[in-house]
Amino acid sequence: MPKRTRTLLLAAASMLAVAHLVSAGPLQDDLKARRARAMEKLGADSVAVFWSAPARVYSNDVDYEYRQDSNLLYLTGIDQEETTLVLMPGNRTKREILFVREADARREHWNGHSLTPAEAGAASGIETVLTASQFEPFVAAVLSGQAAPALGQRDEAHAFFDALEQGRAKLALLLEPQRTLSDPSGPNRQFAARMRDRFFGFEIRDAAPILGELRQIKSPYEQEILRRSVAISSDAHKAGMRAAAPGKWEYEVEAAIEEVYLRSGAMSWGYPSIVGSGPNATILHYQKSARQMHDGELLLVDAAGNYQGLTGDITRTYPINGHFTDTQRDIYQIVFAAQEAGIKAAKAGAHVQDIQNACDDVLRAGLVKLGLVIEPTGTQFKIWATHGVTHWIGYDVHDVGARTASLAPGMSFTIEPGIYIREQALADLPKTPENAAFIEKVRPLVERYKNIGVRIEDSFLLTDRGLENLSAGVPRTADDVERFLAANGSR
Ligand SMILES: [Mn+2]
Repeated sequence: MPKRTRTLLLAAASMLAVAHLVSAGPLQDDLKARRARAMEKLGADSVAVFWSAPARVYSNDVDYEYRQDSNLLYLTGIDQEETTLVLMPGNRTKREILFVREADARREHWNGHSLTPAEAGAASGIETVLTASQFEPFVAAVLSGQAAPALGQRDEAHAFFDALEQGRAKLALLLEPQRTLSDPSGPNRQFAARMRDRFFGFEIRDAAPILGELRQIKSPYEQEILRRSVAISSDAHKAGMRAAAPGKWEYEVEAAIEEVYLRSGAMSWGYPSIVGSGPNATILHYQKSARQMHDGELLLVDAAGNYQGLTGDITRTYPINGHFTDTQRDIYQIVFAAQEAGIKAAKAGAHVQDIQNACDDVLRAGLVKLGLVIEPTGTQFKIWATHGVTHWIGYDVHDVGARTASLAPGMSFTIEPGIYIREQALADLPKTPENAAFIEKVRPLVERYKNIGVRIEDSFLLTDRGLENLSAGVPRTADDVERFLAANGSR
């Protein structure tokens, strides 16, 4: 059945429909500034096209809850299907043209109100808004060097038309990554090929690196939204900690967490919740949440909500009965110390690799000390510390942006070391004499530590004032975790 759409934008827009339509407010100002920065990078000889995400089928005639394409959301704030943005940075005045779907009384009876052009204009701050059926004639006119009716005089787009005549124009699209020559083309690449077949005077440019670079630096407005988003997720984690107890089920913890998102006005989760108890804590993306939790086990929870399009990323690992065992605490303390080292390394001017190296050094030394690793240097420790420790966060939980960028104010990212003791990891090692000797040596320790999985992950924002831990409200030290569990819940 049609699901409620929790988009504040849509709610705001439908209220505006009965009031007067103005495009003002901090969000609209920010959206305009984002588009202005994108257009500056695209250049006057470009036309850029950005599409909304398609609806996706859940099963039969039911769709998943709609998820807008992150780049279109970033540029327009519009959370509606069949929306297209065209940017023409060289135009005299009409540099931004938005296309929204036509009104349809029957569809709107079933699925709710669609934004009118005036509402979409007010929500996005874009002045020229046309309907979806006008998109193709518009593009055909522009790529033939003719002013589309919406642009008025041909002179409006003279910068692009001059570039087209001189063969140096660019059609900028978000080209889908292609790893091999035989990879099929995605819709943007197919569009590019069709345009190249029919029109001349331009080359195709990939707009993805530009959007990646822009989205990597959060504006003050976005920083505020991200702070609120991570605050909601932090409350959710504490609710999950209250709900966990021996005999309860993983899904009960998941329900407690996601309830907080929904009643706090978050649209949905930012990614499916990971709630893994006992051996499930060693499965990085365990999503079933179907196991009963037992006394003496750990619970690993990796969860965050999507609030107004922005998502943090938080993981906590805690003892279901409220007290870490000695072996659990051994592993927890290594992961915690690794995260602390990563936090110290995350300074303006440093690189993502510096965070990774700082965490790795502590993970490796700690695992060597416990005896789970025998090589004091090198990568043997990656048998147990299997994933990277940092990624950007933003409109996507694993947000876009180059990993080679040096850290600068406005960047937001996670620091998330983890150790996972899986017996299976030994069986998967290549059969070499060295590995056989290693397995022989560590087997008793693996027996002692097996099925312990610990990840500690926080969401950070770098500002002029330094590094801000946005999820600092969730207990993080082993002692704070135990204190919180003792004071809260039904254990
Ligand atoms: Mn993460």
